[in-house]
Amino acid sequence: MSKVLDILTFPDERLTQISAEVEVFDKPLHALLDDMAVTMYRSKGIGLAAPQVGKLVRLFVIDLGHTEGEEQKLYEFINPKISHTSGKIKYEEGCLSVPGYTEEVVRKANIQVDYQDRNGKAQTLEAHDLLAVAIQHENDHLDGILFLDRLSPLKRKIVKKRLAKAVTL
Ligand code: QAP
Ligand code: CO
Repeated sequence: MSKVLDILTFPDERLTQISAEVEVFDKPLHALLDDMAVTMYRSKGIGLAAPQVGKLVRLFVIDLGHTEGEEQKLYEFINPKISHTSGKIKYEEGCLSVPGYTEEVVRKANIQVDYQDRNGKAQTLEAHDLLAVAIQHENDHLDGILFLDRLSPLKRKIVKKRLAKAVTL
């Protein structure tokens, strides 16, 4: 049966690590994907990457269903590679690993992502707007990058200091 996993929060150092490619597409991989979807839905998130639950492998799940005007559809991306980007979009982002904080981030508005599905089959998806933002946000987690790292240097410094302090209060 699927289970809800614990979500790591900033400043956990596992969120800064580079994750490893998935090479085996077996039952344990499917169980992890299922557990991550359940964990994302439980916390009312719209995206969750494996390093956020302490698994340093290159995969994430997305379902925009909790966002106004977006359809419910579960996406699974394994070993994603973003290419052919264009345009810019500014979106107010949050993150399950940075609870209670949101800020505007500028990203590409249109992307192509090549990835593998849970059976290891190669897939390509063209994504726009919120889905493109979500894929870029989750893909960053696989390289140890948080949306806080996409803020201006001054804002990033102030916010990281405040968030790290709030943990130790
Ligand atoms: C990443 O973010 C994302 O602070 C997913 O108290 C962000 O699911 C993709 C959440 C923006 C696209 C656009 C955050 C829930 C969830 C919180 C999330 C909170 C409760 C964030
Ligand atoms: Co996140």
